Amino acid sequence: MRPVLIASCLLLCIFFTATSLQAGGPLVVGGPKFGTDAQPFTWDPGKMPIQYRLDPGPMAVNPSNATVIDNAAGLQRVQNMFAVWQSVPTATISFSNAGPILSAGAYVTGADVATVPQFNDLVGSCKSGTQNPVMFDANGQIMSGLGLSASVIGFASGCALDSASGHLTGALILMNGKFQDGINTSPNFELTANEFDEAITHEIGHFLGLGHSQINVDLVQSQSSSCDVDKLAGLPLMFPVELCQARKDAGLPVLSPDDVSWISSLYPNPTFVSNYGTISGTIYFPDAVSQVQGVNVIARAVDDPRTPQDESRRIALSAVSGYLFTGNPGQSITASMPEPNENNTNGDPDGSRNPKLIGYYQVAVPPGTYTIEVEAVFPLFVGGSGVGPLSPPIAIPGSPEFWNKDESAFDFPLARDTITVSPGDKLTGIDIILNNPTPTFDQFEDSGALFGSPLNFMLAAVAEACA
Ligand SMILES: [Ca+2]
Ligand SMILES: [Ca+2]
Ligand SMILES: [Ca+2]
Ligand SMILES: [Ca+2]
Ligand SMILES: [Zn+2]
Repeated sequence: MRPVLIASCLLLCIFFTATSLQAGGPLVVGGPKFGTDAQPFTWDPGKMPIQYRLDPGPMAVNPSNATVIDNAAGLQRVQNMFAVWQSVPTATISFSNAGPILSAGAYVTGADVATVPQFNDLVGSCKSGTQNPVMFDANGQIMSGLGLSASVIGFASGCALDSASGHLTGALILMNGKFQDGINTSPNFELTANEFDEAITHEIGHFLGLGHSQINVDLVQSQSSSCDVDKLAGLPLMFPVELCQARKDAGLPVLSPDDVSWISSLYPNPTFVSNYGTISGTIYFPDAVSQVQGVNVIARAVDDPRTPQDESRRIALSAVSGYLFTGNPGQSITASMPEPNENNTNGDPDGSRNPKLIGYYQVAVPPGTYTIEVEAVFPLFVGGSGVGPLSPPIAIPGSPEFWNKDESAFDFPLARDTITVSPGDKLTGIDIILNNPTPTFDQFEDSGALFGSPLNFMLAAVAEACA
């Protein structure tokens, strides 16, 4: 039996106080007084390697407290998980094991991290920037003590950031060894080693400042543990929930093209620009003026008919519109309440207030030929499983559609043109105007709402012809 949920980012909401989460690319984006406006928070590339410290206890024990995965094997696996991100050739990231976790409060160095008080004191030392603890909750007692669901495989949490420089400065990881204890009787779930390691590698993506991505979302409905390999290849490791067989077991690299692109965008090394081009644009409401924040934009490679693989499912890269803009701009009308918690005049500190970015997206893609499409973020992706700046996500104000050269609010959703990208290209203005029976962004707006769309006239004409 395998659970679906990775409740990965939930503690970020606690530790990065007054900071909501951005995702669909970066996890935290700078605002006017927070880091650098419209720039994702990352670890300082000038201060690599990122030093982590490891729990000296076992990775997994069974209910009779017998060790199932010892510390040495756990250390090896953790190093391999960090190496997945470190080995992205177009990114500058490195990690080093600085040794065992240092003492903090109830926790004494050398001991197995196994209790909530120890965990809480280590969170404190992470928040103060002393260390980045990587902890094995060998029997799941810390997870359950924190009140987390038995379906949480592990989580990463940011603990500290430098709001002047825009850098992440502290993070931690906790892994639930109960998924590796050899017992598979609900509510004690079990994963294969590859599935477990991929879930924790996802958490390391958050540790590095990555949010969630949505591609091949139809796999959510299939609920299969043996997914179509083309779709699995394009499914981001940073998808909000863990689905399908382990990527490794399907012969796939642990990172999808979307993961590799985003980590390289956040931590580019000099080879990034010669291996990628960018596609950018703005998503508009049917009025073609107002920008739409919070819809998912996907660039898909055009299938190569000479190969048996479906490249359109495999090579796909995404961004959420308005991902650099705040999800909560605040407002001054009803915000100044007597209750301090109700005062939301200025909104969240994170995310830009540049109005040009409300509906803006940008994706970095390997050289090739692509279509661009827009869709809603899956409605159940909220909170710690959120994708993009809005939680809950909005329904798409229109229908899902492809970009075509003559974008309008009245084009056919499946009409599409292709875009060919060479290394270093920066293709801009790939804008999509959503289609909607009501041509303005708000049904209560007056201008234009009385005019039917050409499509409606056409349908009316067809209906008359058939009558
Ligand atoms: Ca432990
Ligand atoms: Ca188990
Ligand atoms: Ca093909
Ligand atoms: Ca359109
Ligand atoms: Zn996650």
